[in-house]
Amino acid sequence: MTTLSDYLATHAAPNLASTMNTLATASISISHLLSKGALAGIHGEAGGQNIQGETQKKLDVIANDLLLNTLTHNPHCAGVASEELDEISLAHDDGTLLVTFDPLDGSSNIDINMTVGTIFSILPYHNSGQTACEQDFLQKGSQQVAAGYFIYGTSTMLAFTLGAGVVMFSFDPTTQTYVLINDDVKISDTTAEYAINASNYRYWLTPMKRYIDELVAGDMGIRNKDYNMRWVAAMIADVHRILMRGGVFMYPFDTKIEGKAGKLRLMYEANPMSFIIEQAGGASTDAVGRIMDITPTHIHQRVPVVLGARQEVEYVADLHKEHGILADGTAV
Ligand code: AFP
Repeated sequence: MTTLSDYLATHAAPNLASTMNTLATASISISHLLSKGALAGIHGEAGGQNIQGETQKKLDVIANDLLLNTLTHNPHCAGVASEELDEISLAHDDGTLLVTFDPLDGSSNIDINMTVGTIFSILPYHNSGQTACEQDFLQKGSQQVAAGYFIYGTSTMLAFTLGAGVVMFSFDPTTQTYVLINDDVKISDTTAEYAINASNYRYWLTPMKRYIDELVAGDMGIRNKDYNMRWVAAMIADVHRILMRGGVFMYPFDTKIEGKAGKLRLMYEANPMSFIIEQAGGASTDAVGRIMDITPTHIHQRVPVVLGARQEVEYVADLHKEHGILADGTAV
């Protein structure tokens, strides 16, 4: 039986191992609160909005504070950026790592007792000895040294990559430790399952409509094969399903809200999930280029996302190319 601490001691540098263990400690507190549910007084709204203009749930705020407090006490952490905070939070000038996180992904699921999770990304800090600033966080996803998620479902699990494949751990409530259950998670290049919020169909670009039309047509269309659709409204759960049994996940460019290039956040959701999916053998794109090659312009940037089974992801990108679509949704 390999525990998370054992694994990190042999697979990660001490600063990274320490930061990952700190994240795990915070996740265990969040998992405990979630398992108590309404009895812990965590349901309902917090009474505020985050920088994205989204109504914050009580647990969004609680999870954010737990992660922030534990991470800012870790001497290796130079700074933290959270989906729930307008600005970065400073930690230790001598730290060597920066952490970004979505403390509670899928927050609309909290009050209905469905799956939620915590997504994290760890970046190198290149100016150790100086006080970190937002610019230090604006690194491409390809610079991540680690990324992962804690999923609070029927059981609590952890999946992450340190850049050499994907590993998965399951939380053992008896010993209060994460235990390794899969040391080489891989996903298939092909699939018969997709995840998308199809109620946005009318706001999509032509190539995305064409792609979904093909899948919906199933064995009566050019694909000659039936597809199944699943949507949990928590990226973490949809990506976890893809890691477990394959699939393709999409939150594409849409024209629903002017000026918003898709719904998902590059640094808190898209980059960490792209790193995991690529390391498991899949692919990830904004439908035009590789997500992890995007240089962020600000920490709360949004991006269209298509990730999972390599063949499907490449096919979607090819359709966009055929239609001459650019990353900002305009035509060539
Ligand atoms: P919240 O964590 O703010 O609820 O958002 C979750 C999410 O960003 C992502 O995890 C889901 O895939 C997506 O939103 C769900 O969006 P819809 O509301 O369109 O279903």
